[in-house]
Order: sequence, then structure tokens, then C-alpha cells
Amino acid sequence: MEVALVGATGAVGVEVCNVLKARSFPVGRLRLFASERSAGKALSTPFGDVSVEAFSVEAVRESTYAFLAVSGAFALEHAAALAAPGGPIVIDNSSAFRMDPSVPLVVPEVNAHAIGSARLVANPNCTTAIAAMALYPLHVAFGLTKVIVSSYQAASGAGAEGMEELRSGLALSLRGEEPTPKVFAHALPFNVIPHIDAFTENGYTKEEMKVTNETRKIFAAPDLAVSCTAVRIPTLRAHSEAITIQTARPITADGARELLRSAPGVRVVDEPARNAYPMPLTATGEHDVEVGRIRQSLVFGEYGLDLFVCGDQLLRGAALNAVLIAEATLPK
Ligand code: 2RA
Repeated sequence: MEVALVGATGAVGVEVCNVLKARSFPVGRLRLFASERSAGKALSTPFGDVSVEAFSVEAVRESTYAFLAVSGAFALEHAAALAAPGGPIVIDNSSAFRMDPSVPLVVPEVNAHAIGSARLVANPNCTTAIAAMALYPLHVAFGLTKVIVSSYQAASGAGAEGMEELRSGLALSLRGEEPTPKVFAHALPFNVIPHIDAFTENGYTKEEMKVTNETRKIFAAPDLAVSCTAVRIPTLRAHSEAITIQTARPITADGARELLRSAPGVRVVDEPARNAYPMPLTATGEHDVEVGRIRQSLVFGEYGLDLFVCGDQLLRGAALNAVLIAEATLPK
């Protein structure tokens, strides 16, 4: 079948191609779309070299699936026309439709059933998707009542430009020169920045509110208390999250470990005696989310745990989740 990727030259776009191949998605023909500026360029993909086409709604509508790895504004302008009957199933990586009640917001291991007959499906925020992999099995078994997240987010969350700003900024810093931030609010090398996306009226950032609101929607738990402090750190492409949970039913670290060992898309890495715990470097390039440092909460006692989660932002947080959504809609 024909598969279209819009935003093919971005960091997420590149990973969508890789994941389609890695998951043996039935791609008959891959079509890559980007801005006029990139049209005509040949991109090397796991499906061979593909020439980039300038985006047009008509051309993308010839496909069976369309992955959008574009801005929210672009998605808002075009997604409905792309997904109208007769067009492709559209999977949008932007935040444009995530909280639209008529559009399913999906982490397939959690709520694939929510897709139903939708022709436009939203892919969640990366921090939300990575946390959801560990949290949902615990929610089903023990009933989450409170979730407190502190994130350590990689430069890739700001796309290829963010990764490049970190790389070049590190080189400058190591030469003793001052990098000038463009993508991030401050220089990222040797720094942490407690500011991702714009601040909102309640003092939280949009990124932090995405974790709250999207988790509630994906888990169908509108009253779940979720608070996040989102922080950018100078790592390249895996997000980490320290998470504290309170549960309705008693929970133990051993019980959680056992449960998470059999959870799809999760790898328990939790042997402190061997210095084995989740880290961005080991989670990078992996499809599974690493979960470890699981321990009884000193705050919530037998009704709570602390844990640490790492997941590849471009994969679990974007491309992999999008391809898994498409897989969930393939004819059985
Ligand atoms: C970030 N969550 O890390 C965003 C990307 N979607 O900046």
C-alpha cells in the first residue's frame, strides 16, 4: 500500500521511515512530502532513495496512510481535508487535535480500542507517551490516584534543530566560547532549563499541562491528579522521568516489578546492586521504555511508589507510537 510521510526531513520523519521498516509495515510505495524548499531532494530511506515531493492535499490523499510530522498550525490547516472520506488514515504527531474530543489520542498498548473508525488519530506528547507505558499497567492493577512527574527531557524534543543546537553548543562551550541559544530559552550545554514550551496562567508550562491533560484522556481517567515539572537537559534523544505515584490499593515494589516485566513495550531495568537502572544512553534507539529504581514511596507508604523511566523521545515518544497506531488499524 502507499504510505505518505509529511515532514519527511525532520527528526521524527526520519524515524518514521526507520520504524516502518523495522516493524515490517506493509509499505508498497513510500512517498515523502516536505516544503517546496526540500522538494526534489533525494532522501536515503530503508526503502531506498526517495525523491521528496512538495506537499499538496491531493497528492497525500492518494495514500492509504499519512503520517504528519509537522507543526500544529500545519496540521490544523490540512489534517481534516487529508482525512476526509476517500483519503488516508491520518496520524498526526502535533498537539493540534490531541484534546479534541472527536479525535482519539492513542498509545496503542493502552487504548487502541479508542481508534474505532476514526480517520484522524492524534499521537501524544512524548513525555506523556513514555510515562504512560509504565503507568498504565500500574493504573489497571492498583488504581492510580496521584502522579507526580519530574522530567529530564532531551534536546530531540525540539527537533533536529534542538539536537544541532546542543551539539554545536557543546563544541563551542568546550572551546571556552559562549553558545547563543536560538531553539532553547537559554544555553543548554552544562545547564538544565526548567522551561519547555510556553508558560500558562496557572504557572505550569504547556508541556507540563500536556502531561496532565493527555494522560487523563488516554487513560480515560478525567479526575486523575497529575502534576509535572518539565525540564530540558543536555542529552540528545531519550527523555527520562522521575515519577511518584499514589494508588487506591496497596502496592509493593516487587509486585510492580513483576507486573511491569510482562507489560508490552516495557523493559524493567532495576538491579541497583549491578548499577543497572534506566538511563538515556541505554534507552536511545530502543523501542521499549526502560523502568527501574522502583521503590516504596516514603511519602505514600504502602499506597505509593517512586520509579524512574527512560524512553527514546523520537521512537516511543513519536515515530514508534505513530506506526503502532497505524498497525492497529490494518485490516486483520
Ligand atoms: C519536547 N515534548 O520535549 C516536547 C516535544 N514534543 O520539547
